[in-house]
Parts: sequence; C-alpha cells; structure tokens
Amino acid sequence: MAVEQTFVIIKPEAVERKLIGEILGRFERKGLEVKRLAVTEIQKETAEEHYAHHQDKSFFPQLIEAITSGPVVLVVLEGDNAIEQVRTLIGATDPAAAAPGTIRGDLAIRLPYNMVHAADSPAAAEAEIKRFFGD
Ligand code: FUP
Repeated sequence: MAVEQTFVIIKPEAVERKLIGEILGRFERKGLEVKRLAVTEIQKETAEEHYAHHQDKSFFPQLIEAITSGPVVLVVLEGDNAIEQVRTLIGATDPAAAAPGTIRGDLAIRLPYNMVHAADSPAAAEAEIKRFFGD
C-alpha cells in the first residue's frame, strides 16, 4: 500500500455554505493527513487550464463561472492510497447520482455544484499540486 499525496479543492459553494470543516473532517476521520491548506480565489486562466479537458463541453462556461465565483480551499492530503480513497469519499461526479454517505451524495444535489474537486490519478495529483501550490 503506497503512501500518496492527493489534491482537493473545496469549491466556492461549499465555502459559502460553511461546509469547510464538515468536508475536511471527513478526510481527517478517514485517517488522511492535511499536509497543505490555503484559502484563495482561483483566477479564470487557472480554472480554464485546470478544466482544459472539458473546454469543448457545453457546461464549460458554467463550470468556470462556478469555480471562480468566490473563495475556495486548496488542500493536499496524504495517506495510504490517498488518491483512490479520496475519490471514494467524494462520490460520483453528478451529486444527484452520488451515493449517500459520500460528500457529494450527502451535501449536494445538482451539477456543476458538487462541492469538491479531487485529483483522479497520480499524474493529475502531481500536476495539480504544482499548478495550485507552485512546486
Ligand atoms: P470529477 O473528476 O468527478 O470532478 O468529474 P469531471 O472531471 O468529469 O468533471 C469536472 C467538473 O465538471 C465537475 F466537477 C462538474 C462539472 N460537470 C458538469 O457541470 N456537467 C457534467 O455533465 C459533467 C461535469
């Protein structure tokens, strides 16, 4: 079992709803360690780079608008198999379909407002930590 680092964004809708503690608490209770934490706002150019793989989708403008609409929390988490563990904890992309017990299943109801982003592979985690924390 490899110790990994993964990258999470607690999105503006979660910050607005005062759910930072609820979401971080779920990761901590699972046994993951918070290694880095920052409250910031994501610039439009950074958001467009982060979601570049969706740039041709009809929901792209709405997605960029949502992630840049207010403060976010950037998080680096570390632990055994952290990338897959966090993807399991957050649940399916569409909160309407996400299982109860998951962050998206419990706290959100409609796209694009699914509360959190989490890296989905080791390559993505490394690139995203570099993009948002700059090293
Ligand atoms: P995920 O990795 O689970 O965040 O999923 P994706 O990379 O596929 O999607 C990135 C973001 O695009 C989601 F968080 C929400 C948004 N999205 C929509 O708004 N509509 C869709 O049909 C799919 C994704």
